[in-house]
Parts: sequence; C-alpha cells; structure tokens
Amino acid sequence: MLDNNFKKEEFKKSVRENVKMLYRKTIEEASQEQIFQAVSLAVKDVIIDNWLLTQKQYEKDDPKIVYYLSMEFLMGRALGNNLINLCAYNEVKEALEELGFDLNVIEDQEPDPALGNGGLGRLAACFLDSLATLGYCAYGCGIRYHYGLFKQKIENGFQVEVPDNWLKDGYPFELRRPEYAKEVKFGGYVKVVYDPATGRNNFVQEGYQSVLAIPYDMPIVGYNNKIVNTLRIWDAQAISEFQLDLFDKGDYRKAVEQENLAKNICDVLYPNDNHYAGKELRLKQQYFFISASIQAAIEKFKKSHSDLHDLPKKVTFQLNDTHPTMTVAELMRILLDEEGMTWEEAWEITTHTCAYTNHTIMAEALEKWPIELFSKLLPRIYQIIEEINRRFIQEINNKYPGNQEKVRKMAIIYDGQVKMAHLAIAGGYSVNGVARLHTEILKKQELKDFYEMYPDKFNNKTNGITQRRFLLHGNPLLADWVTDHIGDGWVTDLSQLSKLKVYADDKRAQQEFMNIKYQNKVRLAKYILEHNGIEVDPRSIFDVQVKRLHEYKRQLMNILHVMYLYNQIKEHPEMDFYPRTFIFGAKAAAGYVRAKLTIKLINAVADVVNNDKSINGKLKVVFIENYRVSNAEMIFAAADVSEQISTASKEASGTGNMKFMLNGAVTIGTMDGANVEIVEEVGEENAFIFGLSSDEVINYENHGGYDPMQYFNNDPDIRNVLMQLINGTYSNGDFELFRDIYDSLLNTKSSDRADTYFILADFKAYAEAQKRVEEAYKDEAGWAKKALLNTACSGKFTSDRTIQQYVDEIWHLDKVTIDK
Ligand code: H2P
Repeated sequence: MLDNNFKKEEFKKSVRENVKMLYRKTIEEASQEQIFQAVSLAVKDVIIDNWLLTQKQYEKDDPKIVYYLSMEFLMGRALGNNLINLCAYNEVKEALEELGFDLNVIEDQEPDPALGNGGLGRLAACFLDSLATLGYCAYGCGIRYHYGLFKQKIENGFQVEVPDNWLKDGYPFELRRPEYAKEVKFGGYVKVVYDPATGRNNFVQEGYQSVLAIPYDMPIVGYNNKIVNTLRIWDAQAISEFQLDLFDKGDYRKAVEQENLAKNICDVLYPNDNHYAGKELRLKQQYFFISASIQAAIEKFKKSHSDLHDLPKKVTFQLNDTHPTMTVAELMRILLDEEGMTWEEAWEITTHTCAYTNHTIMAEALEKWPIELFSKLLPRIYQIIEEINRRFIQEINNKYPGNQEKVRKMAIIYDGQVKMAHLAIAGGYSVNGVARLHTEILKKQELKDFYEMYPDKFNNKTNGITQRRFLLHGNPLLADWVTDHIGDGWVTDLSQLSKLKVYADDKRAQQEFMNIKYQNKVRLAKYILEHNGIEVDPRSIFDVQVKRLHEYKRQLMNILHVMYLYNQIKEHPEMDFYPRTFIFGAKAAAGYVRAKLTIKLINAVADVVNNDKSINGKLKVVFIENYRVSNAEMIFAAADVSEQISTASKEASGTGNMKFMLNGAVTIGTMDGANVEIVEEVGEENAFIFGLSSDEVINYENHGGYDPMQYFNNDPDIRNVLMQLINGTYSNGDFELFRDIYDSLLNTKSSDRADTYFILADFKAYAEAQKRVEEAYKDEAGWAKKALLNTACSGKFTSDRTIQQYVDEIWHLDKVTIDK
C-alpha cells in the first residue's frame, strides 16, 4: 500500500477513544451514526497534521494563490473521498471490519453536503480536488448554507421538497475559526469627507448595519501528496452578540435588526439552476461572502508582502459565474477607501487580479440587479460601479465613436439595471467558457461585442471531473480492473487510460469489462428495489438520464420517446425488442412548475408501463428519488447508455456526460457542449449522435423559431404520443393534468414560442438513434468494444487537465511539494 499515516491498531484505538469521549459509550453500544462521527474524527486527526504541514510549506514557498469564489460547492460526502485521497481506504475498511463495522454503511451515515444545485457547484468541487492533488495553493470561498439543496421526496408521482438540515448532528470535517471573523456592512449612506492633509475626498459609509462573517474551514485532501487545501465557507453572526455595549447605549432596535440580518443570510441555498431570481436576500448573500473573502485575502497578502501593487503576481480571484462579480467592486473599495490608492492604481490591480468563467448562455440565467435595490443595499459599492461604468462607456465611445448601439448593448448600468456579466468582463483579465463549442458561441453570439473589444481576454477551458471520486471511489470493481491492466498511474494522470485501447478487441478483456458493468447494474438494481420498490432486470439495457430537470436538457423528449416505444410494443407485440430500463434522476427548482410536471409525467408513465403485464417487462421506467452526489457515483457505474440530449447550443458543457463516459457508458446525444469533444475523442462510431446542430438551432431562433405543428400534423407517431398527454392515458382519465406540457409543445394557448427546445424537430432523429442503440447492444462484442473504448478515451475529461490549463493560461500558479 502507498505511503500514509495509518497504522491499523492505532486507528482502531483512536476510534474507541473518540466514541468514549464524544458519547460516553463503548463502540459496542454506539450507533452507526456515532461510529461515523468517531471514525471521521480519527481521520480528521490525520488530515490536520497534513493541513499544518501544507500551511508551513506555503508560508515557506510563498506560492501564488487562486481564490475560487463560488456561491456553490456541491461537495458530496467527504469521508470516503478523504480516505481515497489519503490512500487509506482499504486499511480503514479492514480496521473497521475488525471492529465489526462495514465502511460502506458508516459512509452512508454522512449527510451529503449539498451546497450547490448541479453541474456548476459540482465542477467547483472537482476543481478543488484537482488543485490539491496537483499541488497548487488554492482556497475555495463560499457560503455555509444551513440548509443545502432540498431533499426530494416523490409523493403520488410529484416532487415534494423537504429541508436538508445537514448540520443537525454536527459536521465532523469542518473547523470553526472565529478568530478570522470579518465585518460586512450593508445599507446606510456614503459621506464624503475632505482630507486636507492628502487633498483627497474620503468616502465613509455611515448609518449602516453590519454582520459578522465567521469562517468555517473544510480540508481538501490532495491525492497521496500530503497537501491539504482549504474550502472556506462563511457563516453570519450578529455583531451585537459580540458588541453587547449596543444594548447598554440603548440602541436596542439596531441590535435586533442586525440580529435578524445575520439570521437570514446563510439560511438557505437558492434552489435555481440556470435561472436568476432577483431577490434581495440573494444579493445580500453575494456581497456577504465576497466582502468577507476579499477582506481576508487582502489581510493575508499584507501579512507577508509590503506592496499591494504586487497583488496580481500573487493572487487571482476566479469568479465562478457572475454570482461573485461583486469582487471587482469590493476589491476597488478596499484599494481606494482603505488603502488610499488612486482610481488608476486600484483599477490596474483589480483588472489584473480578477478572472471570470461563464457557464451558460441561457438568457434567464443572466444576473441583472435593479439599481434601486442595489444602491440602497450597497451604497458605496454602487457608487464604485457607477464610476467603473462611466469610464467603461468612455472607452466604448473612444473605440466606436458615436455608436450608441454599442453603449446600449455593453454598458454595465443600463435601463435601470446593473449587469453583472458586463462588470465581470470589464473588471477582469480573462473570460472563459467551459467547452470549445460554448466558448465559440460566446465569441460569435452572446458576448460578440465584448469579444470584439477585448479579443485577448477570451479563452476556453473545457470542463473536467475528478476520477478519484467518479471511478476510484464510485466504481471500485472497474478501478481495480483498470489498475490490473495498466497500473495505477491513471489515478493522477488520466491520459494513461488510452493504454486500454489495445484491449478493445480482446475477447477476455471485453467479457471482464462487461461483467463488471453487470455487477454494477446488479448493485443499482438492488438500490432501486430498496428505494423504489421496482424490480428491474440487470440484463436489460440501462439507459440513464440524471441531471437537474430543465426544459433545455429535454428529459421531456426522453419520456415522450418512452411513450412512443410503449405504443410500438403494444401495437406490435411480436416485434423484436431488446429489454430496456429507462432510469431518470433529477431535482426541479421548487418554483419551476413545468419541470415539476415533467417529473410527474415520468412517474405516471412509469406507473402504467411497469404495471402492464402484457409487455413482459420489456420496458421499465424508474425515477430515482433524491438524485445527489452519493447515489450518482453508483448510477454512473451501472449505466450502459448516457443520455446527453440537450437542445444544441444550450448545454454549455455538461459534466455528467464525462462521468458516464469514464465508467464505460455509451453516449446518445446531440452535438452540444462537451459532447462534441467526447465524440472527437472516442470516435463517432462509438457514440449515437443525432439532431439539429447548434448553428441550425441558432439560425431558427434568429428567424423567429420553427413550426412544430408540421410535425404534429404529418407524423402520426408524434401526434399519437402528444394526444396521450391530453386524453387521460397517463392520468387516470384526467385530460387537464399534462395539458401545460402539450401546450408548451404546440403553443395552443400561450404567447410564448411553441416548443422552444425543438423537441418535435429532433424527435424522429432521436427515435432513430435509439433504434441504432438497440441494434448495437444486441451485438455483444461490438457493444463491449464501444463501452471499453469510452473508458479508454475519456482521459481528456479529468479536471486535472482542466486545472492545469487554468494554471498555464490564466492563473500562473507555482507548484508546491511538501518537503519530506
Ligand atoms: C452549468 C452548465 C453546464 C456546465 C456546468 C459547469 C451551469 O451546470 O449548464 O453545462 O457543465 O455549469 O460548467 P448545470 O446546468 O448542471 O448547473
């Protein structure tokens, strides 16, 4: 086994001690949850030693730091992952067995910290793993939401949201650090005070309310390198708890107000994915964690450096989408108001320290804040943005004299709104998209004017995922098989997977590979039986779509196709049909009515299809409740077919597509996001590509959409399926239940464009591609080869590669190793 700090006997002793100290119990008396806490503390003990070592090394080497600022970190459970990265998983498993416990069961006791919605937050988590593993000094900065993304229950086929109180029993992997608390100010007004000594105006915020931001640090363990980085999430606390003298002075009202402000800020993660809701509390959350993070970063910098002009050499603030864009203004505020710099100096530093990642072109995701709300809540920050805007417009005018159209399209403040993406682009030195196609669309369409003005700022960083969690931990059978064939170098260098290509035609390798897939399907089937009460056949094709529920991701097209297949089987019972299990998992934003109705539709179809004895179990539909990081690992491992069927141009990258590929699932998908690059790596013959291209979709959109009615009128299969939405087939005779979905496709009522996501336009091509999937699956050797090649060609999609590109082209960090 690899070098690590675990001595089995010592570890067992420490678990016993912890149970005693924490619960005054012997391990025989303790519950599984208590054992989880005790084991986690024992693991944390080892981590903390490395954490200290890392800190010392960073102090010594003084490397450049990236602060990855993100409203979301979808970390998933830490225990298993930490053990994997400490190379102690097997030892601890054995130690626990000797104590009479099963590590898997202990891992299951951990709440799944869901401080994120979907791909964006999970990407941030993968990035932290890669940064630590590659030996780069990085801090994740975010919010310690008391309630993460809701837990999903399915009741009568409908999604019900249940609060996720993940901190209820205490979270063993966090460390509260009140000594680094920061004050964050809201509201009030700005007073201008002339200082005769410097001849400058000073801007002083007065009459404000403030809260205290308290950091909680979580260790981010690098793989087998002793490096432990930090995810710092901020919680809010009333300042008055610290300043009881406010009460003495009789300012009771202010104290109570501050108390309330603090109470709400970190309560809950906004459950919207790719959608912006302009809520004041959200704006507060943004400024709260940004102000605290930037203050802390500057304070840290000043401890070991004398000249703030060197900040860009030592620090990058990476803005994960527009949510942390306040960074630009907050940094300006500190440099101007607290450090006394001139505007030009401060701007020079800021625009060489901030960098922005765009994750979506969905219009409804664009953050724009009404200036009234903004200026009232953050008066000084607003003032600074006004000045940034004034100068920016001047720059536009200089470059394009008299072109008011440019100003209208590019201004940061326009039409009563503050446009966060524009601020992020103007205030930073880099703008990147998350897959090649996405970056091209940004340059040619969405951000065309900005690209023309600053071509050098734009670059692409195709997303990636960490193989440590999504293969080594999630799919131990396949991980071992890979290691047996090519050694374990892939764990930190995924490009080595290409060495598996030589086994693509090897009968024995194919069999072993598919046998592992089968065992993983058995594991998932067991989970489905336990959690859904549905029996599925692991010999059927496992066809899986798991991701957030959103119209552009087109879960609807998938279930309409299932309805179509069901009709086919019913009409032609003699038809040759390879049994198929369609598996869905998805949370819908609580207020997203149509998405929630789609969940109901999936469950309604499942009810009818799964209970129809006449089809002999040829078709099964499963909706896995509460899809999240922990069950995702098991789902990816068990998939034969990976559904990546978004409307071309809409999915910026996707990362689930990469997790499936790594685990040997074959993609059925559109030429969208990173699918394009997946197909490039694995070859078109090892994927099933269909549908409109992004150019075609964009072209339709620029010319007023298309007419889905022609498909409805001319294609009886499509018409049949759509009519079943309103004739009660899946709703016990209720004609109205699914009418909104029907209307959305044909626009019989609403004023919106019909079928905005081109489902009917792509439907037949999708059905035809699915037919090809079935044919291909029947050819056992052919399929095994495809599956194996998907794993073998997935090397590019590691977040280690993505991070190295960020380092080489944007961050320019120094590599650190721990002195032995
Ligand atoms: C988003 C995009 C994905 C992308 C991910 C990470 C916002 O994720 O839509 O295409 O892969 O960011 O860059 P999601 O929809 O899953 O929340």
